[in-house]
Amino acid sequence: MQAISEQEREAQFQAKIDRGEIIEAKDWMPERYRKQLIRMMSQHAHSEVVGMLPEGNWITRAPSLRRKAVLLAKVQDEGGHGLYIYCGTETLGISREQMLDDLLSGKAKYSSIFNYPTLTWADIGAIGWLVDGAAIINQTALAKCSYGPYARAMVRICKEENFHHKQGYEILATLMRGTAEQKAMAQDAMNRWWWPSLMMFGPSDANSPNSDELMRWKVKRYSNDELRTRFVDRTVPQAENIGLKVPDADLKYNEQTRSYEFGEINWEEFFNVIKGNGICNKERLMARKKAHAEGAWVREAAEAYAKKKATKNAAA
Ligand code: BYC
Repeated sequence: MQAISEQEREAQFQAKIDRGEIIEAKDWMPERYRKQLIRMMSQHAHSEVVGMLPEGNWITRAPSLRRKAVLLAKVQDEGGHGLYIYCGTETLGISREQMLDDLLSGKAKYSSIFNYPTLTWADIGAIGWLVDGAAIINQTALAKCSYGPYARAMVRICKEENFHHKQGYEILATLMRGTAEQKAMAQDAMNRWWWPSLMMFGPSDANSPNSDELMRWKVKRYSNDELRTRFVDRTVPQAENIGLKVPDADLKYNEQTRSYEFGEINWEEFFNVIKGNGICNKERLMARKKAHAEGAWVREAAEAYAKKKATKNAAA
């Protein structure tokens, strides 16, 4: 039988994607598809883990035992999400160690949103409602992506993110029923988190170098701008419902498109943050490096245990 060329293989792969078939870890895939998925999935996993830091900052200061228990569970969920996605990424042939090295050396990115500080308790509400809300919009689309292990991880993660979203909204709704100071605190959090949440969806379509390829491979099912608009459409009525003002003087509803038009995003700020110059970039990486160094003994103990077990099994 005649061997098929690389080009024919790629055409067959594309045809498979076009038919809506799912790619599994053992299936042939173009090297570039593998690389793009590793980039995107590892960035996603890192975001979940780094995302534990701004919220973790408030566990000891949560205003009640109930709020503390809920926040603890949420932060723990985010760690779990990181683990599912790291496992999913490992199916593409990269080791966990390599991914972590890339995060700690600054080579791999994580979501821009986690480079902003959590200054008040209302920020915890804003993260749950806005940040998890944005993540749900993005991840519901990724749950239909062409790579099976990623899509399946997203299904479970989205279920958990829905709880996170509701708890964040409930925090803000409670503050908005409170004193003038509590209302002001909620509005201040809204003012600081709104625009960075819109930036989570990535650069505008015209400036998104990876989108065309990822959409052709059905890794991304919608463009950055499409998902961003979907988020605005869903979130503005929720803000109005509890009396929060969206900090955008240009926001207006277009009756014809049945969608919101919104003001210009500060792209300079976005690119500055992803280059490593945001308010908390250095602090976040330092915290991850410290946690990694302090966890060395756990990794060593786990490895020693696994080796001992393997030797015992081999001898049996
Ligand atoms: N932040 O060509 P583009 C969570 C980079 S965590 C940083 O549009 P792509 C949660 C991009 O990587 C949820 N960098 O890229 C956890 C690229 O640079 P490189 C996190 C960004 O991949 C704890 C360059 O800009 N979710 O929910 O087509 C507590 C050009 O962009 C960002 C995910 O990670 C950004 N925001 O599209 C609470 C979702 N945006 O890599 C909540 C998975 C862009 O070429 N990822 N860049 O050097 C995605 O869906 C896509 O990768 C993106 C970007 C939409 C983010």
